[in-house]
Amino acid sequence: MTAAVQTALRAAPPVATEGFAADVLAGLAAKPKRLPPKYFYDAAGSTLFERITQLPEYYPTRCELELLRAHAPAIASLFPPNCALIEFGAGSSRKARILLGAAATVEAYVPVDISGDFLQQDAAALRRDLPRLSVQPVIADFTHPFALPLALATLPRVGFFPGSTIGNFEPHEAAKFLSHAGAILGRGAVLVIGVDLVKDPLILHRAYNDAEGVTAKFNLNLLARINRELNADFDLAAFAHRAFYNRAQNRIEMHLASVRRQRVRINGTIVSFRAGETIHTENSYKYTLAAFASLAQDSGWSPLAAWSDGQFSVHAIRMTDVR
Ligand code: AVI
Repeated sequence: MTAAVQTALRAAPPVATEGFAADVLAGLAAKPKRLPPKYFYDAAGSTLFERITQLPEYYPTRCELELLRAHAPAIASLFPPNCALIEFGAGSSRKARILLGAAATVEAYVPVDISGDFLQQDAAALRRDLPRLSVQPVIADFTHPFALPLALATLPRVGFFPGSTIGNFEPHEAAKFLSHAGAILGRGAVLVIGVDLVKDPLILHRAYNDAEGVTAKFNLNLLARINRELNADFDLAAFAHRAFYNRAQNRIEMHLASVRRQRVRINGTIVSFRAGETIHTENSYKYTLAAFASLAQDSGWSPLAAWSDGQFSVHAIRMTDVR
């Protein structure tokens, strides 16, 4: 790693984990109670999410991988030569590897993720497998401004945001993220983004209520994490996973429902629950192709192309109006 890159990494803002206690107490004091979905992904939650992606009912990962494999040459043809590929929230480089395989002239790959250990392990494997590629991980919360390695200053940039993580943002947050990504990538940059589609509510319902109960464990792990990290005494057996499709809002909602009246202590603060009261833990918005194109346009991006199998979509958009 060059000195310039080290300096850029040190200058990156601190990883936003210190707000966990404050966010949990504020969310549980709100009416209705809620918790931010970004806290699902501790080590246990990330392992559970990995299992979700392999479930027969959870179609998005399989569909996106197939779309990327089928259309990698067309996607890669939109990349400028000698560009840097910047992946927002890169848990593993599995999907980026498909693009990197089709775009031989990508000069640098910059996975940006909050989880440093995972990022470094994955970067080492990628360097072994693709020795021509400069792999420069950045440890940062990609929803906030972060510094890119200075060594990339002169390279054209392509962004990559797979997985329909954009669906976990409220529409106004999704617009804000797209503007923020545009400011980081710069005018003329291409962003390749995975977006889950509006579809038969039964398919959606099954994807978030799998027979094996892995999604339920993933949801409940949020309470287990609060117990582990915030000295709390949630009884996990006294909360139930609820996921349903909200047709009016085009979103799957995930909640944890208190099965009885109860009180929970968190860092010394008592939180009371009525029987049946829920904590809203996640929204997963689904878009039509046109609705996503219009969200992108409202955030300064021009649609270039979209690939879809009817279930999931991958869009390529170009930054035309940096804000
Ligand atoms: C990460 N994100 C796109 C997943 C989704 O489908 O909204 C998170 C998830 N929640 C339950 N299952 C998967």
